[in-house]
Amino acid sequence: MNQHLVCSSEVKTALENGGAVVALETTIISHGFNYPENLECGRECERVIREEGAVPATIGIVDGRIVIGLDDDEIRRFAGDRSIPKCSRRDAAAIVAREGCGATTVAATMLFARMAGIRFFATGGIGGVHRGANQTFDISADLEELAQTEVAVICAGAKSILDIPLTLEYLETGGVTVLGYGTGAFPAFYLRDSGCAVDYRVENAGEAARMFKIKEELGLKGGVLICNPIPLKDEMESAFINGKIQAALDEAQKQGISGKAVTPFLLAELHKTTGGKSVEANKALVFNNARTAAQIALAYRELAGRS
Ligand code: PSU
Ligand code: MN
Repeated sequence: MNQHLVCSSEVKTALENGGAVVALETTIISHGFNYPENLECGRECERVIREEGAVPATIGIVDGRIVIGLDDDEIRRFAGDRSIPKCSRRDAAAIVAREGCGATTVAATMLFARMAGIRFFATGGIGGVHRGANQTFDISADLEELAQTEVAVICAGAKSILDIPLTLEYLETGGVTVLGYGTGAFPAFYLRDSGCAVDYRVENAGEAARMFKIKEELGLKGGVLICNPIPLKDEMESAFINGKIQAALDEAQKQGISGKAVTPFLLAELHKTTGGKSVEANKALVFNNARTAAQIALAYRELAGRS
């Protein structure tokens, strides 16, 4: 294990026994929801993963240590402190060097999960190519990470705050396999269908696990994106949410929001303008992803012949 990584004993034991472990990120806790919803959400993801029989590993940088499997006190610290910076790949060494804390994004969580030997990671939505990226060059490092780090990310697609067709083009360039979990459509976070198609459709956890295992056997670098649509009962109304997304984008432009502040700003704006409806949808899809990720991790363990 890398000298800067610290694994909880639960995660360490599970990994040593070839157990099913699911990574979780901390940007979603510090910047994706408000307190105390963020705390409840972080805890509920862990509970759902355990309920399925897998082991959760929430990842974050705590006082310069990269922790794989935060304890409840540490999760509370991330939930209660919005000043903990977002940590993507480029921030990792700087935050460790100054012994700071970092809330890991999809990119950094993938990176650290891989270092620890964790193959599966559940989140809400990935970062992607922002609308207007031809001017701003705002393309999430999550996409580059997917192209180079061998972790399967279970998500609900990407929000239409992003340019979804360009995000899919970028994933193709990076050689990232995009799977639809029980769907042929790439999901748009609050909506089950973005109007874009996925490359391949899998019907269950066993099929998803098998695809990931074969990718490993082929020695292909990079991740796999497993797109799990929001449950039907939790899906938002498309005209409603798309209107709010456009208004949030306009507001961000008016206020000159840029760089790493863009995604948290848009999320907070939507939470406000939808009267909390987007928060409910967001929670539902994250829990759904945590459950599916646990099932895929367990299916992988079975395929790998360990029990
Ligand atoms: N998308 C969401 N919710 C989130 C994020 C993305 O729907 O909370 C977070 C994730 O941590 C993701 C990060 O990795 O935002 C992307 O940030 P950026 O666009 O600055 O790369
Ligand atoms: Mn960005």
